[in-house]
Amino acid sequence: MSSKIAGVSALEILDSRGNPTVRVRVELDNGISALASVPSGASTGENEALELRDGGRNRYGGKGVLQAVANVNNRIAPNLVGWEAGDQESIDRYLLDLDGTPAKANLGANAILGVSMAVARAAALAKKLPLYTYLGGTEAVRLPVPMMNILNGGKHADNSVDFQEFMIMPIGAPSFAEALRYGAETFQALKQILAQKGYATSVGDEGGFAPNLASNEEACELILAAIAAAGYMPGKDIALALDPAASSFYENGVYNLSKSGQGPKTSRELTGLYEEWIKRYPIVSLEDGLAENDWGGFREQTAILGGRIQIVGDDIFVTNTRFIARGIGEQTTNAVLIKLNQIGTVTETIEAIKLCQQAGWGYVISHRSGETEDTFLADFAVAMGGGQIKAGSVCRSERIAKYNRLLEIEAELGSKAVFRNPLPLNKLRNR
Ligand code: 2PG
Ligand code: MG
Repeated sequence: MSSKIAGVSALEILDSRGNPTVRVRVELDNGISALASVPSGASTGENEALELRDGGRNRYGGKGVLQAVANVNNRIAPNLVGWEAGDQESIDRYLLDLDGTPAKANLGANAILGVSMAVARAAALAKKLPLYTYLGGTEAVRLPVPMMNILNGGKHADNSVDFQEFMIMPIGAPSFAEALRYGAETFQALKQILAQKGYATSVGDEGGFAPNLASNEEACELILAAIAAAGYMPGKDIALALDPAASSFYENGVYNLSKSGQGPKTSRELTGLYEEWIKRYPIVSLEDGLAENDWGGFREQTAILGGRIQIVGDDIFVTNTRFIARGIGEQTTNAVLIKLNQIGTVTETIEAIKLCQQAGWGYVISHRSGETEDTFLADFAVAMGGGQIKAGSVCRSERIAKYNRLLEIEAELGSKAVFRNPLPLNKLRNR
């Protein structure tokens, strides 16, 4: 059956923060149509592909995306009519050429990614395949272990916590559904503990609690208490993962833990602090423990901690093969955070993942702090098979949508579904 693109159109919609973002519809000549919505970050890396916003003051404080929408409707759409939707790579390459800039500054990465994702979804529908099978083949049967961000700080919350994300990772769960249950129960237990202590139980951008705590350490202590209160064993059933998002508190050559009042630290001192934490708490993964330009610091951190935990680079690599290749060469980290909108096409994102696979590095498929109800990410994580997804807390529908889709995929795969700890060394033994 022919599945040629008959039309492409875009709409300005709102994301989970109430900011505009792009939704793209791709229609095929066989009547099939598919939608995709683009997420948006707050703690963005400086080398990310460009998110085109209208600027000015008249609409949405300058955050409108009508220009990106117009680029889809007027510049991309007429050129894609007649293309086979299954030619994802050619279409993505064509979009890169049409844009013609390294940062996708011409058309906007938000315009390009919306098209790229909607094309993939339409092609999967045309082939009558679930998106994860279309993108990953029949061997795509591995469900990711969720990293659930149940306590928010940094740029994602208006509180006293410097580190952006305190995540729980149910590495001991037997299935995705059980992992999600472990996470949800711990989240509810944490709510009770916070309330008992008189802390706020309102949530931050990714659905984690955002209390004003006395220190960054207290966040770990409270989460460990919640894990135990929910009936799980910290480190065995549920481990911790952190994303300090250190670029956001790096100023003039120092790391300034100013929200908590813990003061300035050098790169080496901050790695020393993480090392202490790793001894005290069952942390298995540390993302952006240092700032995006601190290549030397990362390398040192990986040399010191990389044998014990997963060291993940987010802002430093921005899902770009150029930076990931350098990181692999220099042993900068041992894992990469993967975000579709950091690079801007499905094809380039897959290329970034292939580099990680070749190097034996871990990779975590990630949402953004500004999300929509789109569930592309869930299918993408299963398709790419890396065994890890970061999709926020177990609260707020834009986060839950991804988890619910993963429940659906696990049920659909039935006995073929695989779920296992992606950090088997788990490396606790070296502590
Ligand atoms: C991160 C992300 C997602 P943002 O730093 O990893 O959690 O945040 O989308 O704001 O960059
Ligand atoms: Mg990050």
